[in-house]
Amino acid sequence: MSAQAKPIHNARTNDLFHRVILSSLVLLLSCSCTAATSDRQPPMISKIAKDPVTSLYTISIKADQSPLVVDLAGSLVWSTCPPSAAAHSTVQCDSATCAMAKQQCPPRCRYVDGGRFWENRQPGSTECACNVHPLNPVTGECSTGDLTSLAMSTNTTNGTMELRPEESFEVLGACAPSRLLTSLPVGATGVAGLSRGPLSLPSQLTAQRGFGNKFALCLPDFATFGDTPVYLSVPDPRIYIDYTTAIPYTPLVTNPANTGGHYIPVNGISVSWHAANAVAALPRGALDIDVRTGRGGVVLSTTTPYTIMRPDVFRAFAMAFDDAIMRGKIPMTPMRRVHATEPFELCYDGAFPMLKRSGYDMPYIKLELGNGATRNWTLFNSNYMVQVEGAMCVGILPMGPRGMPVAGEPAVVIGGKQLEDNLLVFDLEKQRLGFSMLLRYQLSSCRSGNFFRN
Ligand SMILES: *[C@@H]1O[C@H](CO)[C@@H](O)[C@H](O)[C@H]1NC(C)=O
Ligand SMILES: *[C@@H]1O[C@H](CO)[C@@H](O)[C@H](O)[C@H]1NC(C)=O
Ligand SMILES: CC(=O)N[C@H]1CO[C@H](CO)[C@@H](O)[C@@H]1O
Repeated sequence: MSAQAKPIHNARTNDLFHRVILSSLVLLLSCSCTAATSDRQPPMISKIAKDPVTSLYTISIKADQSPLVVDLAGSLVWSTCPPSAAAHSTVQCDSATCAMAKQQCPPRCRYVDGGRFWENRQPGSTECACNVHPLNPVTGECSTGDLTSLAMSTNTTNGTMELRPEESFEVLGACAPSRLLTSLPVGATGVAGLSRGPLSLPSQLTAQRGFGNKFALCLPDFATFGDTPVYLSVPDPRIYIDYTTAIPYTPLVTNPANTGGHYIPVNGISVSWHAANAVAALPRGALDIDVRTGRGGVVLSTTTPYTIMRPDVFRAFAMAFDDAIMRGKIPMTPMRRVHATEPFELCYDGAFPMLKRSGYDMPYIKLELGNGATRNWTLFNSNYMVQVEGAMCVGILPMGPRGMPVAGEPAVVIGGKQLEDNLLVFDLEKQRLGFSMLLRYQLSSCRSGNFFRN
């Protein structure tokens, strides 16, 4: 799937190359005639918060200041709005926009409104309003609602991550009944989808503002939209560096059955501690995407608090983790597996030595990346370990009967605990993801962003 033809320099490809350049020039010229896309508007920055009850992240980007849940795998923006069709704007059902929105229909979901949506419509009315299917990523429920225009507002930034005045804008989003808010944080009025789909929040902002197809998350504190540096402090808190240029990148992988998903090419998982290294004995091809069905693959989600693994993958990972603990522990020190505390499976008692700068001395979990990633993704201490009464538990769980936060049947969903305290740069122009790994370990943090000084 990833095998790309190497460029062959001969007259024919040169000729083709010229034609491609020419046609893209023509495209550029025709675009610049339609004023809106010609100027590059300043990038935007929004604050994120973590809800202590649900562990979900919310973003303050709506004009009315009510929070929306951040759903990295979500294809739409949706919010509760007045149910009467007269009280909100609608989109023509035969428009190209509507056709695009219809393609974002969740493949399977349980409808909460059972058709009640239609009660507000005049019987026999000829009105043609585009309706779509907003999805609650936590309960797996969806509803039917008009596509409408939602009023938003957020700060812009001038490239040094200083906050600039707020700007108001509108995005297309779905109206949802308040019943769809079940299990979301108190006060939240909907969901902001950040998928690679055309109607996600970043895709719409990119199209409106021409500021580059890029966004960044630094959970649980902020998000940026557009091509902007992200300055975070290095150990000396007076010195800031642009982390987007300092971090490793991995290509993003496209799942043909879930093109909106942010998948990364993980080939293997290993655990190391001191001199011990244990490779998870995964079944052959366990992490691959089946391009025919879309099953498998490793995908990112902000709506599962912990990484979840398909049971066969989890079993192999757990055995490797346990092996690394037993072989890697300092000789003669007590270290034993203890009864797990819900919802965890792998818990240990005993002395994990304290490290001077970043927490405990614990095994490193390495996600081995392929396809030309510049580094492997290593998880360490607070990016996976959770302290509970009397034990330390690994915040990585087998997939259970509860809903799947991402469409399809991925092999691994990397969740909030593993994404927090990391700068993640979604560079969709270059189809790649920048990942800083644990910022605390580098004596930096998402909170060190210089606009938090205000
Ligand atoms: C951005 O704004 C800050 C504060 O207003 C200013 O000090 C800085 O020079 C500006 N940077 C650029 C690149 O315009
Ligand atoms: C990732 O880890 C594997 C196995 O240890 C190694 O062969 C590979 O070179 C590493 N990749 C990078 C980019 O460091
Ligand atoms: C929505 C938002 O985050 N607005 C902020 C913009 O920046 C000013 C400070 O310059 C804050 O006070 C606002 O809260």
